[in-house]
Amino acid sequence: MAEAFPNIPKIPYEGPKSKNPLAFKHYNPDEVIEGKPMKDHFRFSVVYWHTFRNLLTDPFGAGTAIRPWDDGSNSVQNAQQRVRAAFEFFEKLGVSHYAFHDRDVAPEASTLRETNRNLDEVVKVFKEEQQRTGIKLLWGTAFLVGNPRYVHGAATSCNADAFAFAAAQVKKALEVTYELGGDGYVFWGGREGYSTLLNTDLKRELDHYGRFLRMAADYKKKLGFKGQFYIEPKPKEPTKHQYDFDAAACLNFLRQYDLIDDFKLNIEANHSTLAGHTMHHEMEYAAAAGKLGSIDANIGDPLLGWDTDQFPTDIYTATLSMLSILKMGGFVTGGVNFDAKVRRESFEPEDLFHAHIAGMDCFAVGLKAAAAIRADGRLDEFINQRYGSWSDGVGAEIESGKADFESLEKYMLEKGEIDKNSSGRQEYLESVVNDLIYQAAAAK
Ligand code: XUL
Ligand code: CO
Repeated sequence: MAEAFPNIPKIPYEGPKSKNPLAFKHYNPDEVIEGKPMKDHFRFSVVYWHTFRNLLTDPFGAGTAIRPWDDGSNSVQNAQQRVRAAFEFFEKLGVSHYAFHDRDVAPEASTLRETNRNLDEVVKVFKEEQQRTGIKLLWGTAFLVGNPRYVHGAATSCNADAFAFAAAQVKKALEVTYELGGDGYVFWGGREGYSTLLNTDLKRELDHYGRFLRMAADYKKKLGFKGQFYIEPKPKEPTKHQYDFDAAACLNFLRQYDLIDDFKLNIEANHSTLAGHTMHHEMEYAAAAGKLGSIDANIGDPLLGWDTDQFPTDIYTATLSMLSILKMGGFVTGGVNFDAKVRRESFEPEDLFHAHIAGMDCFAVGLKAAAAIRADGRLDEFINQRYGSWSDGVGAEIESGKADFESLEKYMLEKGEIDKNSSGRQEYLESVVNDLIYQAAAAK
């Protein structure tokens, strides 16, 4: 096959002074930060669905994307050709990982049997390309959203047959992910939720979802697949209210259905803001439960209330995300996954490179800034001091479980009033973070 991106060379690192649009200014894969090369901190992943299947349609207009390697047909051969184009892109960009849904990579046929056969034919090419390049699958997943059979949901449908079909689909997607040596598998419940409670048995649907994930975890063991299972929280879109609303709702659900040991969370920046949180909040909330597994780095637009899936160019969010990742000791099976699409106006193949370069450079500055924040120590020191009252005296007694309401009443009756509160110094701390970001962005 002819090259898909003939005019684009392997993207080099040229440093912050470079004006070459097809070069990294900050992402220097082998540069060591906190004892580890940048590339291993990120385990960057490109998504198949947006980058190789999204023709940039919107609800008001046709797709605009120019994709010369794609003949526009729904054939298996075209799907296989796309895999070669995708791996050329991954290689030239220099990412270590990719992610896909079953239906992104191979055409759905009129029967499940035939659809599975199509998938197997395309997976053969994935296997070859993985072997040729050493590029790995970060996670696989099943698309339980687009087909009309899932109109009422998949695992939470009122139609038991939809549950059964989804089970068959996830079984196959797990097998394929296992075959390709995937590091993980994601469950994102796009239609696992409801549009109106007037027609919904919420408790029954939640029980069904719990049962579905239990079956998946059991089948994973049977298969011998050692990859990490993740739930990806999202509050809404396409469904008005999704059960996997945010990290807190997911953790509660996993505990309630006794699934907590089988899952971690894949936290997405755009989903976090849709839930009324920041990415930092969601990551810290998941990490506090030991459940921060992986991230989808795409961000939203503050003026638009939906999942715009934009490339992460917000250095502040990238810095705080990398701070959470460094704090938890780095990714194990997870990575920074670009679940992002270029704008409808950015329709040329080259835009796919610009978009990913922008995201990777942004995360590189974020990593440098996060490492600088940790080395600088002012933030940690401030937090330690702020909680100083818990290190001894009554604070230590409460934390160790020695105190109770009676002892605390006695303590306060004797003391009369609490020790003076001191300032939270938010603006000062924001200026410390900003200064370190400026320095990281300017550093060579
Ligand atoms: C949808 C979304 C999904 C998941 C994988 O908003 O983020 O693409 O990442 O199914
Ligand atoms: Co996502």
